[in-house]
Amino acid sequence: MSNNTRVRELRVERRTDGAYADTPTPRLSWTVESDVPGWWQAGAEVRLDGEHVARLDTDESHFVPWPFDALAPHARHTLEVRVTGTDGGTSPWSAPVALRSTFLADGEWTAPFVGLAEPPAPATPGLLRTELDLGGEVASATLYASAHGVYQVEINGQDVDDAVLKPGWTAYQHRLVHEATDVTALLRPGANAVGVRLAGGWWTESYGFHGEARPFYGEQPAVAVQLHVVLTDGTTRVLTTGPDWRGAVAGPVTASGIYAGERIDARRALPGWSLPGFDDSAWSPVRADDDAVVPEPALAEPVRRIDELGVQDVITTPSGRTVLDFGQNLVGRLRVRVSGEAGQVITLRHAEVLEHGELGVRPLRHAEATDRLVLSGGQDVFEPEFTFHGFRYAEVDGWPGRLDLATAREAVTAVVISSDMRRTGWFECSDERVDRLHENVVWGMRGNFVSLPTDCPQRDERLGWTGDIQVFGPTASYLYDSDAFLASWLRDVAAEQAARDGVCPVVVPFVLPFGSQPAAAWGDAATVVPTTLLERFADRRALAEQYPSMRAWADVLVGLSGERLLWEGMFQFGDWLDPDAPPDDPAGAKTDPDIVASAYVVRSLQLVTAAAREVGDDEAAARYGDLTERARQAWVREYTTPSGRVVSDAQTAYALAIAFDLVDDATRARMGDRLAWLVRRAGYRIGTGFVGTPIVQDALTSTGHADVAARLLLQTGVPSWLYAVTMGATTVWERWDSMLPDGSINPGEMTSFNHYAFGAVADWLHRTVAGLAPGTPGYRRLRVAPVPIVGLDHATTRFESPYGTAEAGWAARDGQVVVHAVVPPNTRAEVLLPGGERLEVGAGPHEWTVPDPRTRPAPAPVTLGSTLGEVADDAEAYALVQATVEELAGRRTSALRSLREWTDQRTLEEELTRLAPAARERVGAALEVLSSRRGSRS
Ligand code: RAM
Repeated sequence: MSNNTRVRELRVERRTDGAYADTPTPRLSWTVESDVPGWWQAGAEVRLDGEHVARLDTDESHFVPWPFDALAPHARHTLEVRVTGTDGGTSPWSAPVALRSTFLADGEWTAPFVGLAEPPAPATPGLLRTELDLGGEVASATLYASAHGVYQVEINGQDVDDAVLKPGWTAYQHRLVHEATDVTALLRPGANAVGVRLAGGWWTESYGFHGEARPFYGEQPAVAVQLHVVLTDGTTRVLTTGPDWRGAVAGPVTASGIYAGERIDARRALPGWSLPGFDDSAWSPVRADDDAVVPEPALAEPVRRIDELGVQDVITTPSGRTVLDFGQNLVGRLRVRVSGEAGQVITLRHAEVLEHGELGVRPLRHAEATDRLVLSGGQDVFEPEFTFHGFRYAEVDGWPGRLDLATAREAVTAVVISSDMRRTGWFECSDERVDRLHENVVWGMRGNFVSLPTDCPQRDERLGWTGDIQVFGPTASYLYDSDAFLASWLRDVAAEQAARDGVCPVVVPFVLPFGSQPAAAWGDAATVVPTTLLERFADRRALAEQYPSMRAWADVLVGLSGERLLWEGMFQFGDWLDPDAPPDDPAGAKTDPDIVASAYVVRSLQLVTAAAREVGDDEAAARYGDLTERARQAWVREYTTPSGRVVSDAQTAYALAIAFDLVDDATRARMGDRLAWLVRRAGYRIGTGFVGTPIVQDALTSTGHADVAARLLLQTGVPSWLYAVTMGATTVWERWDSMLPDGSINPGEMTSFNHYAFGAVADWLHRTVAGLAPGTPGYRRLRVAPVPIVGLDHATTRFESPYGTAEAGWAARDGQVVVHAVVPPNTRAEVLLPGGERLEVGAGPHEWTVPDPRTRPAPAPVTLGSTLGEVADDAEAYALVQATVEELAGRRTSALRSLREWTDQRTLEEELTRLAPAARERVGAALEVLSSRRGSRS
């Protein structure tokens, strides 16, 4: 027996916040810590309730099939595991894990949805309650509950858990989820009270744009509660919502909306309302709502408060208003401790940015994002409960007394909310601007993973746009363990598809008054996201469950693309928000939308072919495989020239051909060259939108243009990833220039400062720059292949993989690159070192030193006679020319714009003479200073 091998953690199914079995046969996963080099599992034993032992002759430790009889509903067990390595050593038993079934038996859910009997207005918040007498000691009790709306349950005066905005947002008309909370400790023999705080949330919200939003699900909230109690004498009691419940338009929350914000009147606090004996005789019997949908157990972690941030600054705006700055664009709400005169109203308005020194609320469109707090006269603590905002700044009006920084720090806290997934991925490098970009991606994910993957968290939208998560899924799956979260959302995708002949709509849940037509790169979420869960988590259960949905979408595509297998002429978002598209026409991209659509036809067919193989559907695999090849050939025939151009000569078009494997190797190489040429011609500025941005860096690096990718990454001019960072961004923006260089907000009516799509570049930072990628599903084999890029001295990433902690990275010193990696127990890694050496290693820490392959020729001096291409290649000279011309051109940015073709066919001198003759002398002089400075440096 070896004592240096131990089980670090034992997990049940997907959730990371506890051992919950949402199915009778949950998969088990464990991670092992060992200092035995190359540790590999020979077998494992799982022990149930300290007595039944299952011996597993397997080397798998992730998503291992349930080895016992199927679990019963309401089951509670303890589980332990111990492992034996191929070295012969056996670990001690793991710490026991308390597992609970969260599902009910067929037909067991009987609780009706109930709400306030006569609510005076749409979406009226309120309180509901009942009492229950228990004849004896409670052995165990579980609360199952769901809502049309958002709710919290109190038992005997205490919240049952710390989740917020329960039960989250699903495609309610098809699928509801219920919680299954252990409430044993809250109940007692004798009288008990159960109360519900209820509001409309997503259920009563109005959806739509341009002032035409309308309610979608229902007018009033309702809740369904089913409490199962087992007494120590073995008797069971089941309490459900029903006609004996009573409700009232009562409690401090007097109005609440996801977009509007909340009004809380502390004078209406009702002490004791959820304690037994409270006099509810003035309350009314509840209204019962029909719903044929039987809630299923929640698969994913609930939304919780995950962080708190203090006030950084108190700003007095030019118009004299008081604005709090939290220093970080975040999603959540404010907790306020205050005392003042009874009836005094404090108004909190939220926004992501300031414009001309005032709260920049225009981008919120119709979302009021305003909380109103009515003071009780005593000491109050407010925190809006059934709403959330995306904000960095909050304007405070009506504060009793002076709100200086010291007072604000004491009194106001920003509470960050998010689906409570486990953080798993980190990245760090020698350029702090890139680190900030990465941090912005993380914050963007937190804020947009509130129950479902949304486009943005602040304006009157916050919808599950399928295209956004389609491109961001891989990054999300690295930063956080988002397997449960995404697997849950995919069930809504399948449900929405089933309601519209297989079409995966542009938002899921679908709530818009328009837009249920298919759109490329958006609907493809149906095939791409399950593939991401397979690749990143080895979640074969999710893939098998989604397989019909994947096929349904592929079949829609085959139908739409007809005989020629090209999807053309229909509405598309295309390469949405291409930086060259005008602010009011985000679909006006350089890449023809039909090229994007037809490329995605191939992509989805490829993925459904692979999925068919994975689930063993050979007949379908053959059929989709054949369609894939025909669609690919059609794409090549229709959109490419024999010499390797694409008919839209744009970055996204080439990136698609390369990243989706649409062309043969020789063409691929030529397209890589053309892509690199286009990026250089653009002065190393990004030229892609939602479709091209997530793949352009991969397309460049995989065709031998890492140097070009490096320039694109480190570019700070607009448009670029780092432009926003240099403008002080703390989240990733929707548009490359959501904030214009002059500090004003982009005039487009769609301008968010918290959109994750362009943050998908982080996946490339992890996989390629630091060099840690899955070699096989779930990282059973790792691929360690760092690409040291010009401009960085080191980069490293750490990842909590399904098998434990992994690491990869490099540091350059004195002409050498030291590559390091940590390979988790029970995995192996294929390694590709800079310079080309390949090796394979087992578990443990590793380090290799190789010559630095980056060639850094001393830059030839850039002069007025240099070509624009040469100028662009020299980052310092390029920045200098830009800055000098910008200074001279002042507001005449149109002149600057034409200084955009950085090719070898134009000289700097010619171009400057044409644009701004005065600039020629200035630039020439500046360049001379640069070369003499360099001369003295060497
Ligand atoms: C915007 C959304 C989203 C995008 C759609 C097409 O409204 O914010 O990011 O997917 O447009």
